[in-house]
Amino acid sequence: MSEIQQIAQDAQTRIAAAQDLAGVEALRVEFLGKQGSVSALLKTLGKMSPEERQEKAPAIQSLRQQVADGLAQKKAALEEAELDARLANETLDLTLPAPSALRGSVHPVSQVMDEVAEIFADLGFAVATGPEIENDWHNFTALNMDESHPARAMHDTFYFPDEDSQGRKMLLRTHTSPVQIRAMQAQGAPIRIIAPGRVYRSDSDATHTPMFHQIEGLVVDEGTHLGHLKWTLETFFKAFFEREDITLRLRPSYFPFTEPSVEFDVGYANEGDRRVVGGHGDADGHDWMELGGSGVVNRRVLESAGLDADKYQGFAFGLGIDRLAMLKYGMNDLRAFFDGDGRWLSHYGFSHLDQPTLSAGVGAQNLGGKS
Ligand code: FA5
Repeated sequence: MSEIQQIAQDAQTRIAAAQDLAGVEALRVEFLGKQGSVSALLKTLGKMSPEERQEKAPAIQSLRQQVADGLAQKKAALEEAELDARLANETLDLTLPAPSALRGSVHPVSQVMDEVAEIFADLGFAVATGPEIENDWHNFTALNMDESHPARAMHDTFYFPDEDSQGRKMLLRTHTSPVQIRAMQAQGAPIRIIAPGRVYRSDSDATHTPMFHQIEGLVVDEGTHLGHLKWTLETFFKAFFEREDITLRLRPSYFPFTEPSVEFDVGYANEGDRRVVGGHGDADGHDWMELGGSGVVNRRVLESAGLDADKYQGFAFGLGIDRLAMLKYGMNDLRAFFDGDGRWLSHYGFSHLDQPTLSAGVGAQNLGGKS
């Protein structure tokens, strides 16, 4: 038997016996690869005399074709068998009954974040994000709180033992305000963003948890002033609570990164064990919930982020999302938000089909409220 016939026969038997795609590939390399036996035969053609080549070439070429075809057929057959097996495995029994209750729910924090984003998107704000593991320059220094600033102590910061490559202390961000700096550095001005996310402070009681959520807002443009801030907050709260008679109380405050600074509260009435927003916060049976801080961006902050503070002014605010959720959807204890208790989630959670839209109303019904 000639060498060509021997290789042909060997290839045929072994291709037929291949069990899987990896086996076929190994055979391809063995016969047709650079160091393969068929390739070696093809290489001998170059050294032959023209007459000899004319005689031998057709047989060698046909061997190559035969092996290649055999491999392709086997590969197709194996792929088809694999698909059949997968399809047989993945069959869906459509006669199974639908589950009697909805499994899983959207956490109120996620729901409220979506609602807030929907309202601000309508006002022309884009969403920006920043890291939860921050350095102290973005979290403090660039926000006009240098190393010795007493406000740093008020933040009950969780620090990491290590510093970053530039020698900056690393920490869990204590607020979403560092995203202001990152967004201004990246986009310059004018800018109009919100930045939702997790923040961390060593703090815990019924209205404070060590991890909570804030949403930052920042507008920088020429001629921006405190009036724009007040209008924005009022417009937001009316849309969020879906009523016109909300009462917003602005109190003078202090934040190193805004000047002047304003804290804002929303008035609510206690009806049974539920808080109902609206009406006047100073009347009997009425109270105020502090929802956030805000103010006109301090020019030193604009300068830290590389903006021309003579040309641009801005306002910023930081809202506590968890407290917004408590006030709108009637929870009393913030700590229960993060216990992961299935009963709480099925009562206060939302259907994933309840997407907030301005046209249909940004509010939704708790799953517990539906049953
Ligand atoms: C700040 O964090 C400022 N960065 C807000 C700000 C942004 C001011 C932009 C000016 C300009 P403050 O520490 O007050 O401020 O927190 C803001 C809101 O977060 C509070 O009003 C409250 O609603 C919420 N909050 C604060 N601490 C907690 C906590 N431990 N648990 C839950 N919510 C909290």
